[in-house]
Amino acid sequence: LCMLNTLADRVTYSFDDSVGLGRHFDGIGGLSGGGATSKLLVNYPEEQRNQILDLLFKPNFGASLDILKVEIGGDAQSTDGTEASHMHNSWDENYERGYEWWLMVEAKKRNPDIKLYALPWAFPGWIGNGTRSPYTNPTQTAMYIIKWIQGAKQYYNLTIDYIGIWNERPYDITYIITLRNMLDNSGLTNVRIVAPDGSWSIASDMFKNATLNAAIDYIGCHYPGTYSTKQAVNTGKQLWASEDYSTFNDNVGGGCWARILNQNYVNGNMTSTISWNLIASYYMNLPFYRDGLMTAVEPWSGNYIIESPIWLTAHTTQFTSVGWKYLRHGSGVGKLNGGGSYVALISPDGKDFTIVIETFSHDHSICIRPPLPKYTVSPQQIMIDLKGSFAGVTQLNTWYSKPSYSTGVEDIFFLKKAPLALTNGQGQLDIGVDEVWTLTTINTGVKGSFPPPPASAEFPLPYSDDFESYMDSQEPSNLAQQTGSYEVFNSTSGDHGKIMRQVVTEQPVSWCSAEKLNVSLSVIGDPQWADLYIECDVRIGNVNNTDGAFIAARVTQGGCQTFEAEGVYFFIFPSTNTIKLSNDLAQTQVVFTGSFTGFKEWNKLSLAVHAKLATAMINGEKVFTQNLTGKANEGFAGLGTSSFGLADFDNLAIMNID
Ligand code: 147
Repeated sequence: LCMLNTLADRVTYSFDDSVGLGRHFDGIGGLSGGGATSKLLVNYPEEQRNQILDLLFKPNFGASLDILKVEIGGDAQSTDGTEASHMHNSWDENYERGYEWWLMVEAKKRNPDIKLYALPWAFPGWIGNGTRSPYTNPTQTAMYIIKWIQGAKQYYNLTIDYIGIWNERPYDITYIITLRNMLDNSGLTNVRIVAPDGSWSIASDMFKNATLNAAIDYIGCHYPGTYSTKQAVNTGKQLWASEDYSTFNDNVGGGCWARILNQNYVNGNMTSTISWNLIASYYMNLPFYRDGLMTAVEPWSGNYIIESPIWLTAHTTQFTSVGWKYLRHGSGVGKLNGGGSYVALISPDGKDFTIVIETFSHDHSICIRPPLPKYTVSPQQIMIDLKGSFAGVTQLNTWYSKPSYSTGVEDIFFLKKAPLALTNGQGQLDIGVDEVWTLTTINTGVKGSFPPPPASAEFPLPYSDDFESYMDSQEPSNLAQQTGSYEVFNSTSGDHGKIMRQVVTEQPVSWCSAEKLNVSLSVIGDPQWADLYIECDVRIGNVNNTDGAFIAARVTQGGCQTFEAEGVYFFIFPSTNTIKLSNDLAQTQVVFTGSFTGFKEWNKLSLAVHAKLATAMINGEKVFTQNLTGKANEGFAGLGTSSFGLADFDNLAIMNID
């Protein structure tokens, strides 16, 4: 009797392709940029770097991503740093800057089928034609974007699949149509437009303007909270969560990710979800620390952490491909009665079939945004009932995850269980709370693994960089540019060899609304450094130059709030023989102004910060010892320029003081 009761209590969920199919699956992706989120990945030791790239991109191994989205650098801060533009000026073109080219090449090496999607956050100043908008000259902006797409092909043989408009900033109808026309006229008909990388409301303009509607292939919404709008659905376009997640990557972050991967389709008909970000490879104390699928913030040690989102991604990506189709709502896609959700997808040849079930509870799957309404999830006993093409399947391979939210309980990630046996297409499954189940005809899932990475270690001191080891145009390792853009040049003077140059000469068309400082800053090291010695050779020329430059300690801030960074800043202004000590980057808290008449072409600046004292030297000559009055007790080391404009840096050295 008991047995009968249990059976009677089981809710049956049918999976039936014979009633028709749902939408085309466009894939799960990760976003590098928006901005500088992969900065610290670049100079990892080769062995660990390859492991990380395998965990992200290699099919049947880890996250096995379908889409890599990257930022088109705009020479301006775009969340965790600045990414360099391929055209600092209208006459400039360079396809060797930054690390997104490299990352796309590495992704394609591992998965030639991975889709590439590119989007600008900011633009170099000349794109604005004297304004802060990229739309004053739509042809010019479209050409700038097309050059990037053509550069990808010409220099790296990369085919860009998708192009966006302006991240989370206003779209412009004329620009979108111009971009489409110019892509087509440039032989880039294959490049499809995603718009607007903001909200769904563009749908109403698409109904009003048939040319706009035709230009847009995918509507990309950010942080949709698993819902789209009726109007967006009614456009008939594919709908994407083209940026989502951005949640601290512990097991709650994992729960967020697993829940939205399913429910973005179940609730919102979204056929792609892209994680901001791909990999959290930016310093602690920069904004949104660890909001990536995994964490790699120690290039000096090689230590990295495979976080829960990697395996929760694998539950979908290892058992589907772009081009599969979802089943329909009600016949393979829906909500579970006891809470949670399920989706089912079928391969184009109709031979393979995958079900993904998630049962994340409210408190274990909260994302950064939007707020998540309360709901409950209970353990449930369900019946899987395969119909249509799959009625004759006798077993489904089973992968299982259950992240732990209690101390003393082990995580279970991507565990291959005994197959689920089916009789007449039916099989019983008992599922708990906070679980993911993949039931599939596919048998190739692999939980990829490597020997444990090296142990975590602090940023090593003493540290030095003479910039001789880089190719021209590269961005030096570990120096995380926050405003301005820094790249390696072959010096033309004296015995300096390669040097690092700040290259932004005018205010960019910025992305951060608060970015209003005419200043550049690059930070390095450990946000908890207190007492420190830093020295660097600095040259300020007299063409397109900055008026001053600085080295700094205890720098408190990066990201869009860089303009309010405090710390200990030693400025030089050679053209007026002036030196300054300031407690902030913006020079609103200047504690000392002095005169120095011994400037040469290159000047070795040094700053020693010890408890409440700062001592500065120029070319070996002490220029002041000052009492520190600022609030900043710890922070990064830094260097920069007091305004946009060129300046050169060489022989950076950082040491402990004890
Ligand atoms: C997004 C950006 O597109 C990313 O570059 C990154 O900054 C990410 C961090 O969470 O956020 O921008 C958003 C900023 C604010 C909101 C949504 C997205 N918001 O307040 O709803």
